[in-house]
Amino acid sequence: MDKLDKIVEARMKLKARFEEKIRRTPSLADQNPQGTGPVNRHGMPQLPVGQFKTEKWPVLDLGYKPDVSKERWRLYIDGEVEQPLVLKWDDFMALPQTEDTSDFHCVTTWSKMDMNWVGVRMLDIAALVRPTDAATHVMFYGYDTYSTNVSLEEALKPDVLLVHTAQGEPLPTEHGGLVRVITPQLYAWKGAKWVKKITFMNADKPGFWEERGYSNTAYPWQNDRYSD
Ligand SMILES: Nc1nc2c(c(=O)[nH]1)N[C@H]1C(S)=C(S)[C@@H](COP(=O)(O)O)O[C@H]1N2
Ligand SMILES: [Mo]
Repeated sequence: MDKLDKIVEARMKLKARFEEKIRRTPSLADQNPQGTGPVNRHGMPQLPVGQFKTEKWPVLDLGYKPDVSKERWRLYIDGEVEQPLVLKWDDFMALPQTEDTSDFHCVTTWSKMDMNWVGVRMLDIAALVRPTDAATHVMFYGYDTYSTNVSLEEALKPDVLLVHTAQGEPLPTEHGGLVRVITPQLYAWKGAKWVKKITFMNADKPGFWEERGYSNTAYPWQNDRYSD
C-alpha cells in the first residue's frame, strides 16, 4: 500500500472513531446557539454573540514573533501516538493539502469572515502518527513558547488546518508563518501560531491562556470566553 493510501485509511478510521463525539460538539449540535446573521456552513449564526466583523486582521502575540527559516523549520509530533514523527518543511508540504474558507473569531471580540486558507488537516497529521486509544486531547506548542490545549473531537474536525497560506499569500510571520493552526469552530487563541510541536495527551491540561483564566473549551456561540 502506498503512503497516501495508508494516510487515507488511517484518516477514515479516526473519523469513524471520533464521528459521534464530533457531531455532539457545541459548534455543531447546540440547539440554542447565540449570535446573529444567516447560519454558517456548520449551522451556527454567522456572527457569534458579542463579536463584531472586521476587515482588518489584527495581530496578537506574546511580544515575540519567531522567524524560523524553511531549512530550520521542524514540526514535532509526539505523546500518545503509535508513530511519533518529526517533519521537515518538504515532508510537511508533501502531505495532502487542503484549501478551505472559514471564519476567524478572536476572543477580543473581532471576527474576520471568509478567510481563505491552504494547509494540512490536523486529521491527516493524526492519521500519520496514529493516536493510541488512550489519546483524548492535544497540546499545540508554538516556537514562542505559547501553548494551547484542544480536545481531539475539536482538533480532528475537517476545518482544523495547519496553514501555510492565507488569502492566497504565504502566511505572514506576524500571523504565525511559516505554519499556524486554525480552529474555525473555536475562538482563535486555540490556534497556535508558529506551531512547533503537537503532543497527544491521555488527559486534558491547560495551555498558556487557559492557565490564565481563559475558558478551557472556547465555544464562540456560547460566549464561552473566560473560566469563572
Ligand atoms: N504561538 C502563538 N499562537 C497564538 C498566540 C500567541 O501569542 N502565540 N495568540 C493567540 C491569540 S490570543 C489569538 S486571538 C490568535 C491571533 O492570531 P492573529 O495574530 O493571526 O490574529 O492567535 C493565537 N495563537
Ligand atoms: Mo486572542
